[in-house]
Amino acid sequence: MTAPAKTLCPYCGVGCGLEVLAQPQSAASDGTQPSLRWQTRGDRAHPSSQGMVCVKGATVAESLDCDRLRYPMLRQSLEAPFERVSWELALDTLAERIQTVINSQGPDGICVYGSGQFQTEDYYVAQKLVKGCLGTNNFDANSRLCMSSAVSGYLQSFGADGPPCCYDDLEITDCAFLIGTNTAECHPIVFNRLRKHHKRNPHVKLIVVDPRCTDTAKVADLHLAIRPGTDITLLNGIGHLLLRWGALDQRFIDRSTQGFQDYVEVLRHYEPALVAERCGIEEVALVAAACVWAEASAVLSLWSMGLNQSSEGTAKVCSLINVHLMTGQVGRPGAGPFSLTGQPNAMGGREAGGLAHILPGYRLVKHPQHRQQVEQFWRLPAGRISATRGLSVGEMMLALEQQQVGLLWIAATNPAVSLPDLNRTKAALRRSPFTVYQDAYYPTETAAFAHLLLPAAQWGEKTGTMTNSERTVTLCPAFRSPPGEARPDWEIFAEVGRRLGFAEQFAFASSAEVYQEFVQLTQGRPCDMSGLSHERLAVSPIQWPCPVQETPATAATKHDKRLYTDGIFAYPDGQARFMTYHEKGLAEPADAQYPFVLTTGRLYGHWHTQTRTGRIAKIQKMHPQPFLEIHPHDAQQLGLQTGDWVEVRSARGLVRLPLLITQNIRPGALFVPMHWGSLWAEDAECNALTHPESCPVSLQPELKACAVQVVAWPKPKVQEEDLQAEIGIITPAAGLPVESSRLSASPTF
Ligand SMILES: Nc1nc2c(c(=O)[nH]1)N[C@H]1C(S)=C(S)[C@@H](COP(=O)(O)OP(=O)(O)OC[C@H]3O[C@@H](n4cnc5c(=O)[nH]c(N)nc54)[C@H](O)[C@@H]3O)O[C@H]1N2
Ligand SMILES: Nc1nc2c(c(=O)[nH]1)N[C@H]1C(S)=C(S)[C@@H](COP(=O)(O)OP(=O)(O)OC[C@H]3O[C@@H](n4cnc5c(=O)[nH]c(N)nc54)[C@H](O)[C@@H]3O)O[C@H]1N2
Ligand code: SF4
Ligand SMILES: [Mo]
Repeated sequence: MTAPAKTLCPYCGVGCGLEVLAQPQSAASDGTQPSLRWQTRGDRAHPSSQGMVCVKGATVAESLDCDRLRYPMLRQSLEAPFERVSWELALDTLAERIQTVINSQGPDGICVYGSGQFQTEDYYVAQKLVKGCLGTNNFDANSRLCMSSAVSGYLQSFGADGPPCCYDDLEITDCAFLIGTNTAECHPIVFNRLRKHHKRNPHVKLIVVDPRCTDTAKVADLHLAIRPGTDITLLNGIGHLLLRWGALDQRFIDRSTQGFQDYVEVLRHYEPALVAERCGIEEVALVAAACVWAEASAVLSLWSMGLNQSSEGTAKVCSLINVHLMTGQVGRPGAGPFSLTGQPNAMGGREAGGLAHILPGYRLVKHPQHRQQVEQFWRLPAGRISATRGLSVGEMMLALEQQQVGLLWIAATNPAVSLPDLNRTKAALRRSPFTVYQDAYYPTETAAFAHLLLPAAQWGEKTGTMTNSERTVTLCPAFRSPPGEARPDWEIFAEVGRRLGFAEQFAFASSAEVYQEFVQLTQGRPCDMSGLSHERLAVSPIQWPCPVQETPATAATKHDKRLYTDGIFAYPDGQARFMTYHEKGLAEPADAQYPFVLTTGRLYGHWHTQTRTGRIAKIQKMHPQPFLEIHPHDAQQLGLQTGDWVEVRSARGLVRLPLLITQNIRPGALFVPMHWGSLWAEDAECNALTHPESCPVSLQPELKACAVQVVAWPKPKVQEEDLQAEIGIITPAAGLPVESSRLSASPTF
């Protein structure tokens, strides 16, 4: 056995260190692969995870050789079969198509949709190609569905993006305030660190705000099961009580913030009785939560999609940050607002400028100087980078409907499952004159909408970097060859760039060279990583900021693992802002016709659209099939029992699911996991129900709430095995979800 390769888990934004071991096998599985089996285990030397991993990290290697896309495939229309083509032909076809669209429609006819599962090098080369060389800002990523409200919240409150905290804070804090995050299932190793600290220290309080009693909420000292969408009211209600009690850090407010008087005006409206009533909680619970805030010397907030995925996502994030600002709970050990990043490299995407409104180095498209700096660095003519913000992914779908898109290029995401209002989304995807889909697996649901498939090398088959939620950058080296002719994403973007005449801009010989160039562009920026290189990261993961002046020796004595420790924020005047908002409420509240609010989210074992986890037997067994969570009271009113099948309908579509009757959800609210697209179950796509209404600032859609009705549905006697054989995929055995399967979904470490 050779020495283990050290890398990062390619799933969630906790960013656990993994060691990968090769185990020779006796026979090759399909004659084309080297006969090696890979096994992962936690890397004890990794600073973020200290040797721990969850079931996803522990099993990831099992999916490496299943159903991979190996060769470029082309077809003339969506009805025609795919035919294998050479890379030469595939890349020439793509470059010619791009040129034709630019000549006939201009560069804004091109839309590229990427992913927080890119490595930073992939992201960077894509930005250089799309925003620099082609001259359109139409590059968006699935982070739009995920972290964009956190990005805009940090930007509004602090003047720059970037989570200010670090994981050590999990073991220092007196109060962990978890709002809109099911940390136990979705960020298990962060939760594990926090939980150990909580267990060992009786004075440490854990508060969870979530309409569902999740595995996270079950171990909380206080669970506030608020009505979906009432976070701003709750947060302003806590602020109101803190103000009333004088539990403020007046010195911090005076020195480091602006806008406190406006905030005070807003808070006046949030009397406890009113807040409790609107949020659907007991007034004593609200007061208890505020008391913990008032008494704790360090409060650490963790949040995720329950805040971000909202039609007022930015307002929710700013309302949370306001409570930290009024109490001076930021820039200190154990304190601060800490967004838990969803994907493994959504952070790197932000650093590299991977959304339609940003540029590399935490720069903004709308900022003339930022555009100029990047153009000069890329040796492009002045004015090449468009001053217009690019289309968000939601806007790309609208542009497809209006036939304004000449070419759509999708990579490392599966929008035919993960975008809202899926029936309309699929219809829009069908209108694309030419869609390129660059993925590691085949089939996926989105492949059905593509003309050209490009096989991507994935985790372990390409070398690059990823940044986790605490700003720690880890090098992820290739430890095996890609299957067939699959290639790293950055290489594919660079090849297309060269074919379009930008030989000088894409003369990279390796991903280390790409990284070297990228980090220079961060110099002097809030996310300064100019001191990083693949060479340095090969020794150990490093947290940014890490300016070029910082040597390994100075880094070892660095104390500031946190941002804003000096109370100076990223606005030019150094002051943070109280950005004040009243709650507007859900974009689509329940009504007489659609009386339930449906929320959607994740289960411990599965990852998103199951491209990997659906192909891993242990995880399939853990979560055999989709279901609808409903409160016993609601089920009784409808005359339904656990295991009965129901049809859930919104104004846009329907799903058919078996019921899981549970006290873990509020009456009036329902929950469906997001993991089952059309390849994995019939009529179980939760996004058939969701709507695309988005936060006006972050453009992030409200995936956490839509109005639905529920009716009994007699399950027809379809032979499940026949269906499975037809789609050629191992799907879960028929069987009803029972409470025990939820219990077995609890993290084991
Ligand atoms: N196992 C697993 N882990 C994952 C992923 C995965 O697919 N599987 N994906 C990763 C990614 S990309 C992401 S973005 C994260 C997501 O991580 P989380 O955000 O923790 O996960 P979700 O299940 O989407 O939603 C979190 C919670 O928000 C609650 N919620 C719904 N509406 C509201 C509301 O109005 N207010 C409040 N306060 N809460 C609400 C839901 O009940 C749910 O429990 O997970 C990451 N980790
Ligand atoms: N209703 C509802 N919808 C949601 C959410 C929700 O909570 N509720 N959450 C939203 C959020 S937060 C997210 S992040 C999205 C996630 O949604 P998606 O991004 O659609 O989900 P994934 O299944 O992770 O898709 C990633 C794809 O990238 C491929 N891949 C993996 N590695 C590589 C690589 O290195 N290169 C290339 N080219 N391909 C690769 C995988 O095979 C897979 O097909 O879903 C969003 N949609
Ligand atoms: S917690 Fe996240 S990063 Fe860590 S092993 Fe699990 S999925 Fe991977
Ligand atoms: Mo996400």
